Amino acid sequence: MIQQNLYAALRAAFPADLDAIAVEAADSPEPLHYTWRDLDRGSAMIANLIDSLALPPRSRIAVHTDKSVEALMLYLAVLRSGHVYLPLNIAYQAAELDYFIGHAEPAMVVCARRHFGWVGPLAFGLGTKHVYTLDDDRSGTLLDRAALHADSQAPALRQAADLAAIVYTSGTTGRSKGAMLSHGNLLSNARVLKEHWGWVGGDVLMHALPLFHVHGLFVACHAALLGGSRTIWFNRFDPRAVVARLPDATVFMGVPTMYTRMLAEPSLTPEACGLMRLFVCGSAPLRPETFEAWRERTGHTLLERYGMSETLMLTSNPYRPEDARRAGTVGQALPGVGLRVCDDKGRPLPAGEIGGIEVKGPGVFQGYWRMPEKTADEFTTDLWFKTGDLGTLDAQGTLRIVGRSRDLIITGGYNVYPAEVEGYLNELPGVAESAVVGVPHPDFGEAVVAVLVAAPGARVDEAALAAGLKARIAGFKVPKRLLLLPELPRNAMGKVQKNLLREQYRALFSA
Ligand code: MLC
Ligand code: AMP
Repeated sequence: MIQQNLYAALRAAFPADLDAIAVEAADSPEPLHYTWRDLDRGSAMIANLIDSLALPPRSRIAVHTDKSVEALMLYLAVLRSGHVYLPLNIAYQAAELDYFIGHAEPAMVVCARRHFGWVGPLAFGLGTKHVYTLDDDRSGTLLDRAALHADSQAPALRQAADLAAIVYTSGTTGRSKGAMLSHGNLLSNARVLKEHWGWVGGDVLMHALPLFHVHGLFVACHAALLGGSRTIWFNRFDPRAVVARLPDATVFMGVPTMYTRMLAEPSLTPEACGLMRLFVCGSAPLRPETFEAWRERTGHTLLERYGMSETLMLTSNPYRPEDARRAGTVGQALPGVGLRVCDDKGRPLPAGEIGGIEVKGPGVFQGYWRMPEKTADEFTTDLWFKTGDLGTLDAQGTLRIVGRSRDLIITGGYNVYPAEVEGYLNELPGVAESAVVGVPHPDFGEAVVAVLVAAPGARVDEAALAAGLKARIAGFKVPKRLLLLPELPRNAMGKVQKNLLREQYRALFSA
């Protein structure tokens, strides 16, 4: 069997000088540098700890921790062990974790120490055998136990189709679905991006994205590791701190909200970007105003690309020449990616017409974890994946995304499924019914807004409702405004007309 373990491929790309700096922890209280050898040894020790637990094959290892370089080592360790990495947003609360852990049945869970009091019982109660803690100050039981293990480990033999990770992503109906990504999916996409974006050994990546989504975990980390490039690592995104370190970096990747916030920093100047060669933007629509403002302020043209948890990166604006990057488009299919726009009967449409975006390619996932029917629903009979995004292709194959066929809100790069929020809202005292929509927002691109009808005789208070929701779901899903109406607009069939609500509240957050 040929070794296809993703870690083995990444490790093979480490520079010859293993004592060179691989990662600089830029927002740590004291100067902290990790060499390539540290990444290899640290991940080997954690992998040996995992191996010592003799978990069943393909065990899921769920990780609900703050971002840290040790959390990156944990990801690498799971790849080495041949088990399946399951990242979870640290903002998720008990009801959300209950679903993910119940559905994925991880054999091991790693959580922040401050959450152990509730994550521990929840996970043990759902059958997880091992729960460790990991904090962003290099402490926790995971590292304590790993320290007892050897610092070398041979990565488990894996084939390209073997699972490496499950990334939960919002469902259109029902609960989140776990996109199963294989070692081959991840490695092929990493190789394409490294090539396409001209990655070289001397590059320095500025990493300020969260580690629990495709963008920060796979797109950014794999490119730097495969490029043998140094990373300036921020556990938290602080626009001022990131801009202050831009002069030392050559590549930055972010969601549009990060670019908008960096633009608000007076210290963002062409001089601060003196060494920069590439700013990548994705995960949410980029406003043309932001694209233009960035070019004016820095002299650099943002490179917008498009992808999904289920498919990894699909399209990219050109790396060269920079002036061929076009605002409002997400570029052309990456090498190996099949891309078409179809009508609702699945017939490919001519250039310029709007339809559903369908894709094929080596990054396309292996299906949804334990949801074969949902997997089947999302593929056409000739095995194209239906992204749920709407777009148009021009004659040159450049894709423009114009909307979504799914009822989904993308706020600051996080996906929010309205039906989930409505479900929690409708359970709160005094709420008769609700409708959740996304409206334009200057910072988050789109903001979650709830429109609700009070139960007869009930008095509802916006702040109390928001607090009630905050206690139950991740903060980014909590509506920025909760507005009361006597009734929801409905069509003749009785369906709530969300388009009217979106129109009515379009200017709610405008300056
Ligand atoms: C935080 N908050 C948000 C939010 N992020 N509200 C709406 N939308 C968001 N995205 C809220 C919190 O709940 C909190 O509310 C308050 O803002 C401050 O929280 P914070 O944690 O301090 O936020 P901050 O650090 O400012 O985070 C903003 C951000 C973050 C833009 C840095 O949202 C972020 O990292 N986004 C990137 C998401 C990402 O990686 N997406 C890639 C998905 S992969 P309160 O009320 O408690 O104060 C994908 C595929 C692809 O889509 O193509 O890449
Ligand atoms: P996720 O499910 O978190 O992986 O989010 C994937 C979704 O993010 C896609 O289906 C798109 O709707 C959206 N997306 C990703 N990149 C872009 C982009 N460059 N422009 C617009 N939307 C994007």
